[in-house]
Amino acid sequence: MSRNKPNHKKTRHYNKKNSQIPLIVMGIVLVVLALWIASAVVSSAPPEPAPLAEQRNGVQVVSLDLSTAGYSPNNITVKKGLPVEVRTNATADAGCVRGLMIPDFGINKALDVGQDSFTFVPDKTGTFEFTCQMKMSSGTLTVI
Ligand SMILES: [Cu+2]
Repeated sequence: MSRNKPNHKKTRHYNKKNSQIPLIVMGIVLVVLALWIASAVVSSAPPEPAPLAEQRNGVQVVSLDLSTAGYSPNNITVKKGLPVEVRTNATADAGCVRGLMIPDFGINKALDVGQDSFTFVPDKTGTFEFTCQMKMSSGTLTVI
């Protein structure tokens, strides 16, 4: 009896080792998954600043489409100190995307369906968010 016990234990130990193989495989799968998620997070990092807005007679002109899909483009770069004319074109169903707030510049606009525009002078550099009033749609304004 006492001789069989160690053998029995040994067999169980061997079996336990075998049962760990699926765990190791699962561990590898989890590590691969984690790496994949990490790479997805890196690739969804904020986009590069957009090319500088076009200048016409000392005014930076930005065309902005407003629709159910949000703001297009949603990434704008302008120069500090020069007026920016934002020319909007809103679809009839754009809804709250016709609202545009840039809190850092005290801007809160309700834009008409079709064409509309407003002008402001960016007086500080940095990266700022513009959003609809409910913050469901947003974009990035970079001032350089
Ligand atoms: Cu909204």
